[in-house]
Amino acid sequence: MASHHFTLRRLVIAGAALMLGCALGGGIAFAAGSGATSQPPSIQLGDDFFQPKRLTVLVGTKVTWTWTGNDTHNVTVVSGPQKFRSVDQSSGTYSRVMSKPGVYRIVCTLHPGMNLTLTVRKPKAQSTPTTAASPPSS
Ligand SMILES: [Cu+2]
Repeated sequence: MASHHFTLRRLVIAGAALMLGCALGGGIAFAAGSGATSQPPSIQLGDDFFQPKRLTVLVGTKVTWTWTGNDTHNVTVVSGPQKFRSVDQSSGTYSRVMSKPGVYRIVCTLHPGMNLTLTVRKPKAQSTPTTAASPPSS
C-alpha cells in the first residue's frame, strides 16, 4: 500500500517537471521569434551592424553585447540617460545593467552607420513578466 502511494507521488512529480520544461521551452522560443518587448536582452555585434538594431528592455535588465564578427567594434552611447562605452574589441562580450529608463542611442564609433536604439522602460503597474502577447494597441 505504501509503495502504491510512493509510485503515484513520483509520477506526479515527474509530470510536473515535464510540464515545467515544456512551458520554459515554449516561452524561450516565443520570445526569440517575436518582436515584442520580451526579447532576451542580447545584442550581437556583427561586421558593421548591431543585431537587433532596436531593443526594448525593462529597467534593471542586464543587457549583454556579444561580438560575433571578425572586425573590431565598440559599444558607445552617444545620447541617453546614462553614457557608457565598451573598449574596442573583436571578440568577447560586454554587459551592462540598464538602471535608468529612456532611449539610448548607441553606435560603434569605428563604423559610421553602425547603430542601435536601446529603449529602457519602467514596468507597467499591472503587468506580469510573462511572454504572453501584448494586446493590440489601437
Ligand atoms: Cu564597428
